[in-house]
Amino acid sequence: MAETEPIEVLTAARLWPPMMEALRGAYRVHDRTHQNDAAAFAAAAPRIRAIAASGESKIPGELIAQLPALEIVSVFGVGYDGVDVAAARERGIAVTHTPNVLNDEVADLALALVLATSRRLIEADRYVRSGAWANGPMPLARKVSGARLGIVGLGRIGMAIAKRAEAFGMSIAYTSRNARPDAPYRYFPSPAELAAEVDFLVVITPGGAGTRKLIDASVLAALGKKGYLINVARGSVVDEAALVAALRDGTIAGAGLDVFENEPNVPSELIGLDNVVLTPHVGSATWQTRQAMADLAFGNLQAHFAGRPLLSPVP
Ligand code: 8YV
Repeated sequence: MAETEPIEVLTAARLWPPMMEALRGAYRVHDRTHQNDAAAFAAAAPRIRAIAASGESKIPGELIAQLPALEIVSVFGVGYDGVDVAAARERGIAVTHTPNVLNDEVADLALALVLATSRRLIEADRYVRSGAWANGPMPLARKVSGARLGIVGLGRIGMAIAKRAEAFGMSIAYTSRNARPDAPYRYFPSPAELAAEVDFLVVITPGGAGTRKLIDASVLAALGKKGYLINVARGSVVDEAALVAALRDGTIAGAGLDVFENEPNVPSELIGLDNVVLTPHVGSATWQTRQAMADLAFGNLQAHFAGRPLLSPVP
């Protein structure tokens, strides 16, 4: 009798519809009941064996503690800073994520934001649409090819960003906890030292307690009034209030931001600024990459429940 009962899964985010479809095809899904239906959650909690989460989901120890049958947390995203991995490990609960399949996509967006901010693409589009062109040319932009790029966090995506920047003839430097002997780029031990030497500072380091507000007022001051900040990592890595002040006061030239401290809420001060390009956390948001992420996130659940090795456990 028990083996015919479907496996029960809690989703901890509004997941991509094809991913939801795959989950519903294989399991009994409780869609965010822990957030929107306390009674249904309490009734199902003892039977929930898996959580399907997104990169932005919060899976704190308190939630894990409410799920005595939990065996696996599968994150649809490479970042798992919202998951209390220590609490999961303590109970022997597996945690998986979706590395590699989104490297190209996030790196592409990083370069798109470099170009959009420096070449003033959004402003240029508005310039044409508003008819302002008839009154003369728009203000000049800043050259990207040959400029100096600094990468905060030279992991898999950081390396993919560096490869693209090489094609633009950019000189590349980076900071990370440790220097990478395999990387042919100049290493700086801190974000502030790196920022002082580059025109574009691209942030692509994991979120979480270890990197909270790593990019603060002193780093922005070091980047300087001709420098641009690009963030495709997590909003938590940048001190958002310091960034607003730096953009407003001309401490830096501009910013391209795909992530924010309190998504989907973006501070109105940022929205009011012209020297910033804003995108709604779309680093991995293409059909192709979301499908690859769904295959991996769903594949990890399938592997677990079939007793096969996990495809991509967190390190
Ligand atoms: C999200 C991300 O997971 O991979 C990550 O860490 O932040 C994203 O890819 C994605 O937006 C799904 O919510």
